[in-house]
Amino acid sequence: MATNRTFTMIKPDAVANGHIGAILNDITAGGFKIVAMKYVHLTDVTAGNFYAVHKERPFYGELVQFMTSGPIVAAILEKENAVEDFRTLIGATDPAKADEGTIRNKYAKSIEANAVHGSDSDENAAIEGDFFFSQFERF
Ligand code: YYY
Ligand code: MG
Repeated sequence: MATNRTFTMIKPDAVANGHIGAILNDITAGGFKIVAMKYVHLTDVTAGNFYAVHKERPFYGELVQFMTSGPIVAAILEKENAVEDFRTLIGATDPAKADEGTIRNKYAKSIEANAVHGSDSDENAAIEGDFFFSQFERF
């Protein structure tokens, strides 16, 4: 059974390029309700822990460096079938392969600076939401 929540980050490139408002608009227009949100600057430790699953991959060091290069917006989103529908809304990891009209197609510049994160499973959505938000910061 699909849970109804996913986790997202608006990444440093999209924040720096002034796309927070447009991306939040796309998210809410896509039927997602924002149930928690914060504006934070990740450190080597927090970004490294968040992406620990990719530790052995060749892009890990650069990914952590990129994710600490400026502030991000983190949010928990609610919608029926949230994880899968949000992956559809953001498009493929590589913006060159992302469908027309998706968030990565519109706002991302490269596979690394790809504008947004979206959880890949219900289990990871819960883990990632818990990583960023305490029980007092969401409803
Ligand atoms: O879930 P998603 O973000 O679409 O891709 P992942 O395969 O989980 O990779 C996480 C993150 O790592 C991706 O958003 C950009 C970066 N990355 C990269 O810089 N180079 C790659 N070849 C693959 C991923
Ligand atoms: Mg992923």
